[in-house]
Amino acid sequence: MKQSLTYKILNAHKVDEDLINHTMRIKIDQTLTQDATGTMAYLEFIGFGLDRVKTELSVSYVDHNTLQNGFMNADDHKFLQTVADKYGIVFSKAGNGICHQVNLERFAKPGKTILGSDSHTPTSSGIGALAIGSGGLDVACAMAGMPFSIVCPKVVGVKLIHRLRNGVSAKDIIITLIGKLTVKGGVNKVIEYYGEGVKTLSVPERATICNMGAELGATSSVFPSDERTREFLRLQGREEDYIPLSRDEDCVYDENIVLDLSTLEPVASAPNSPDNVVKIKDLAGVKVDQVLIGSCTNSSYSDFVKVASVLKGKHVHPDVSLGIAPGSLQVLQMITENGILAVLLEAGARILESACGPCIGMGQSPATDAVSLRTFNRNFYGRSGTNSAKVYLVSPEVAAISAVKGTISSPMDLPLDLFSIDVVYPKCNSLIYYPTFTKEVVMGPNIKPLPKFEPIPSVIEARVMISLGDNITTDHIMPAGAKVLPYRSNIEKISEFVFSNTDSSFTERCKEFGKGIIVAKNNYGQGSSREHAAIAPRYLGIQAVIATSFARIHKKNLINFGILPIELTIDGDVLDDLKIEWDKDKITVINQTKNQSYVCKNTLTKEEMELIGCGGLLNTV
Ligand code: MIC
Ligand code: SF4
Repeated sequence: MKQSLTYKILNAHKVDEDLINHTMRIKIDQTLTQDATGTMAYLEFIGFGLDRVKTELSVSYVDHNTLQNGFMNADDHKFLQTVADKYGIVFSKAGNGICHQVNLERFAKPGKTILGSDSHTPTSSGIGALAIGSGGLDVACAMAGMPFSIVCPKVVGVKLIHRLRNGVSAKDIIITLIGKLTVKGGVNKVIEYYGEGVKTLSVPERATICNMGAELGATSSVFPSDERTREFLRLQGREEDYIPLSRDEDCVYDENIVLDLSTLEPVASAPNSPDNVVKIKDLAGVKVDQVLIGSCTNSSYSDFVKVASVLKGKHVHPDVSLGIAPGSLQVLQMITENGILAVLLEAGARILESACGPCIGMGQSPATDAVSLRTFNRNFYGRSGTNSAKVYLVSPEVAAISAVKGTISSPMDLPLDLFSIDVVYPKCNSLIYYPTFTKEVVMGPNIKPLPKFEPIPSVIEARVMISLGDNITTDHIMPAGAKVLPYRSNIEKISEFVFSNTDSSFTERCKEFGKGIIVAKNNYGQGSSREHAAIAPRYLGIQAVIATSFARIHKKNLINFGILPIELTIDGDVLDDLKIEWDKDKITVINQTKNQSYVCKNTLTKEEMELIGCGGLLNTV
């Protein structure tokens, strides 16, 4: 049978398949973690009692919590470095760049499976790998050599034809697609790109597209490995990692989309959701206060070539603050060596560290009511650190020309490739550490052991602690930003911030009642992979979440930490008394306050039921 590229890679890694529940377990070749999710993942891994990781390659990055305001983040970095050394993990120190950018440059290989404790791990799929984001505990298990279980994904074939016009970029391809499919359109699907338009896109451009596949809720995205891939690997000095990979001609996809690249135009994701897509020409004239260029979506060398082409000989508008964060040390070295950095600085740019920085609310919060144009991938409410700010997600070209004009502007008439891309790609190892197996793990006072959870009862009687609508993000549940992120290794402390931007009395209510239930609508838990959005509510006594539907990673995180996810639409207000009776076949929810009852099929697999029955995956392992 003709196979999609997705299933070629999946089948080559399949350990077993559950035909009844449509799930499969796959072998994971490589893992990645970052510091904001990594400390938990490594605490979990250490708990398994192994002496080293069992993967082909595991890399630990420090890129999120680099603002060292107090000892906590620096302690985490030290913990991560010593764990890496002891257990055989490659360590990428703060300053080396954003995990996904560095992973693409240095480590990802065509045909490999990569599991990362960050939702944008699929960035590495741009090289022809199958890279998947998940919670830290799943990554810990993969590092211990256990297979990773997924719902057998549906494959969406996206045929790319023709080529992009000047001023239209890879970012516009993916934002256009998100506009068509919405932020829940990709759940339990892999988005597979093919067609003659593929070869017009470089590996970093493909990576931009795969990166924002996360905003579709997709399990992953995938591009073939072709001559452009070989060229990228050659420039990176690792052509030996190249293997050609593509789908079988005429394979059948579950869904089909054709995108004529020559008809696309510059677009933006308007506040506050990536699927709120608007054409740049319809935003023309909107006054801009801040422009930020960077993040794992758009911080590669070619992105800065385009930005510098726009900014050369011009100056940033006096009312605009332009910040740039090169995605990696390599990109920073390249733009320094060939004069691009000088062009940017002369135009009035502020240079930021090669890290996630403002994308995760670590500095650069916009002014009250400000309009901020970012080349990033998420513009969820409050994520920038300023609740009233209006964040638009755009391409680097749109960002650059808008910074000059001071209003949202189109780059379609500009010359955009003034700098030769054929430069040397430095392979500087000054911030990469290979394990020496000589260090002992150092654990600062803010790093607290994981709390132990008892299994939830088979009849749950508790009150609704919060009642929510559609598309609640993990940024709503467990906000990030400079104030909260330092507590990622301290569940007791971080739990004080659960829903703090949405309902500041949530934690007090949970403490008062000791246990509770969350009620929501569609796509609950979209966005980040942070398992803290499950662990911290669990710590506060949440036993079940009842939602119309869930985002993939978050649903898995809930199960991993012993919270019952129930796929059901109910009418439940805060403090309504609920009674939930659940067994392997069905779940009955009785709203005792409103005198209503609901019954649904239990859609959890046998394996998931066992996990919940044990109080979570950690107890099971
Ligand atoms: C994000 O973009 O939201 C993050 C921060 O990278 C998260 C991980 C985290 O919360 O630590 C993600 O995407 O998974
Ligand atoms: Fe970092 Fe932002 Fe990418 Fe998340 S989305 S990994 S915070 S740059």
